[in-house]
Amino acid sequence: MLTVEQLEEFEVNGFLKGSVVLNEEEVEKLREELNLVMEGKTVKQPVLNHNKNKSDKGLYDDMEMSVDEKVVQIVNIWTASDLFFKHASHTTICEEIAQLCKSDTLRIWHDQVQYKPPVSGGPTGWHQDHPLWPILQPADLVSAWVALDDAVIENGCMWMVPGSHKWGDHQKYLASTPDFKPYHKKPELLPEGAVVEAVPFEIKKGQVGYHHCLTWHGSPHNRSQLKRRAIAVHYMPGHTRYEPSRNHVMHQFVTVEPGEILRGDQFPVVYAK
Ligand SMILES: O=C(O)CCC(=O)C(=O)O
Repeated sequence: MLTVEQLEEFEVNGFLKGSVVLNEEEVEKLREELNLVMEGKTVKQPVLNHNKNKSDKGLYDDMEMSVDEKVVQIVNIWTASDLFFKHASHTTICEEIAQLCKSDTLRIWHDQVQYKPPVSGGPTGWHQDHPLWPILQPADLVSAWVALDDAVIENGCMWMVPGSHKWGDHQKYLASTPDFKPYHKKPELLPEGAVVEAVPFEIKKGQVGYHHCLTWHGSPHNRSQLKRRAIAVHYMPGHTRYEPSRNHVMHQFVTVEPGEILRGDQFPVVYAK
């Protein structure tokens, strides 16, 4: 359970480092399972298994991106792997997400692995999650990002902009300097006093980091000799509704009507108090 101080820290910053939730053996098992999924060796398949860098080319027009660089993105590894489903249902993570979301029910919206291989690992541009999820309302989801390798500056850990979860949707104005500093293309649209300054979010192997779905974040290249593997699970509080405005890869699995709670087999409940 998170303390009052931790909940306050999340409220102020929009992100928080949690505890180490997986031991060495648990991390190793997930890594082995990840290898099987990446190589397409499981019976069931995830929703996506691709080089995100290639698919995103053109999305971040200000970023230096090359197709020789790679970010392996797997979406909904939980559908391909029981072990990853068990991970998404992790008791400590779910209890803490429920505290952060102030909800007594949690569903999986979707998960995603991002693997930046040594040397050729590409960047993940500055973004806010909720504007990239244009079928969900309201914007109060929280994600749990668990490192399967120590995520440090050298291998492309995430960076966060403290307080940015309170500034609203600025996705289309987010941009990156060549050295991966975030900036706003129209800073006059930011609330008074907003300071756009990113801090590294280094997470130890097996540790969990939480972030709000409006927090500005991104992760630069991995030019080190180290791998950078991680599993993020994006959780919906019990009240998240299906409100489509644009398309999304998970749209195909929605079976409810606009305005209804987004529930169904592909959005399983993993926590209910
Ligand atoms: O793993 C990364 O570097 C980025 C992940 C991310 O953007 C997220 O979990 O919302």
